[in-house]
Amino acid sequence: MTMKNNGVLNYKKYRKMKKKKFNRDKWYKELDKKEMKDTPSRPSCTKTPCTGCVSYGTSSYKFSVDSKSWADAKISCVCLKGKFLEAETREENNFIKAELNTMNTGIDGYWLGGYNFNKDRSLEWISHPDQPMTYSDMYPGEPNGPSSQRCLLYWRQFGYAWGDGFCTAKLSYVCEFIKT
Ligand SMILES: [Ca+2]
Ligand SMILES: [Ca+2]
Repeated sequence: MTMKNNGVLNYKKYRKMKKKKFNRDKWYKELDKKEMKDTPSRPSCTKTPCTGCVSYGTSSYKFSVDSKSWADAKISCVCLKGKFLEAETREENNFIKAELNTMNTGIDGYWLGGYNFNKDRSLEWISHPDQPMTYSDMYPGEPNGPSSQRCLLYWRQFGYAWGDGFCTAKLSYVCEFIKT
């Protein structure tokens, strides 16, 4: 059995193959391999103070000034000892959205930690690839690229509502840090 489907790792097949021995870390490693193919540059992992972070609830958030592919953005957040933003509630998402509108950077879009794992009509949070999102802020008509646009973004033209986008696009991104 092959894990590849048109060159793309198929989550369902992979999971079926592994059955009870499904290993999420390994799945991510395989996913990274695929996502990293077009973006071989791995950033150096240096922990830096969270400068310019904004605080909300039990988290603080960093809006990047640099632009990266979705996969590189994910790695950057981990490098900074944070995680790729998963805006799981309306309150959290509205806060981030308001910040983006206030900052008004002119940047086209900001990546966050959602991905279309099974190429269907919905995206999942990377922490919960097998669960549907309980909250969504998809712009009308989005997501519209189940197999070609698998990565979640805040899009300026949508008033920073969500859309699915081409994962290799170089965009800014949002990292989340849990306060300790
Ligand atoms: Ca999906
Ligand atoms: Ca789209």
